[in-house]
Amino acid sequence: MLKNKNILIVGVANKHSIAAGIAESMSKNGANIALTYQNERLQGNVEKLGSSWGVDTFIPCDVAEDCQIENTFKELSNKWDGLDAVIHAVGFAPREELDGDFLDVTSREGFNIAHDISSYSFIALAKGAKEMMSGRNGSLLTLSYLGSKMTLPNYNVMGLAKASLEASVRYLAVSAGKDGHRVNAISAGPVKTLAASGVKNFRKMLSYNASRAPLGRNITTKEVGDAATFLTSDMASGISGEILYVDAGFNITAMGSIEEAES
Ligand code: NAD
Ligand code: 0WE
Repeated sequence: MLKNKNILIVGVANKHSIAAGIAESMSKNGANIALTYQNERLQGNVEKLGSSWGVDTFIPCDVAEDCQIENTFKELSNKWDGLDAVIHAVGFAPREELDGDFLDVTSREGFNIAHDISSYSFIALAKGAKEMMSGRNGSLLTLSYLGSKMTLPNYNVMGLAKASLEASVRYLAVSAGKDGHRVNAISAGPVKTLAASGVKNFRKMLSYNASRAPLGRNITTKEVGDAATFLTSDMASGISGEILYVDAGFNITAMGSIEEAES
């Protein structure tokens, strides 16, 4: 589905990463892939993983730094004559923001960091990619979560950042649409990744989600990867500005089993 497409994937940390599921699906579908890593601590891991999918281009990129984003596309343009897609699978808020009552724990500093890393960085990558994507009917894809529209305990300022990210999918879709590019998001159900580790009661959240979801289970990073492959492929040429749920149907339910309630 992605034969001869040049795709940049931002957000692989380890084999559990959603971006790893995406990279694996995309490489199986014939894409040429370049990976970035956030810092030297992750470099070895990402290079080893990437090699197992046949990736040979690895670029450092902390999305908090404009110069590193600029450098990423400079490096890419030395390697490829154009770019067909960018996958953004990055989200971060300071840990203290994600544990406790929203009003008590939310700070100006935490708000700014969450929005910068989790939302603005998608726009920054879109800016950086513009020149290399020109004339290629490209695709930009990001990862969101239901906490953008509904509340759940402790997601807090990340919910605001994801709401901002989803709004930017729509504004970017209009902007990049002028050049023939599509912009979409996948809203994934919860997965046990590095970003989820250390989140209080995450295991309980996983079992709550599985029991309430129409499919009666959680989703895998492979399923997110395959949906990402579809959205990035020419099969999805009519889809832009969309938030596609890959969550075993959880978001369409308002109640799970009535048996759980007291009579
Ligand atoms: P992960 O920890 O594997 O990936 C998060 C990535 O963000 C890591 O690779 C990390 O290096 C990168 N990152 C953080 N700050 C960065 C920075 N300043 N510069 C560059 N990279 C940075 O976790 P994940 O769950 O795979 O997260 C990927 C995306 O999926 C995130 O946007 C997350 O919000 C979203 N998401 C996750 C879940 C879930 O339950 N795990 C559900 C829905 C959406
Ligand atoms: O988007 C996410 C991950 C968000 C995240 C997680 C962390 C933990 C470690 C962003 N920043 C950090 N910063 C850290 O220091 N998800 C959708 C997974 C997730 O995270 C939660 C969730 C779910 C689901 C946090 C609280 C409540 C639920």
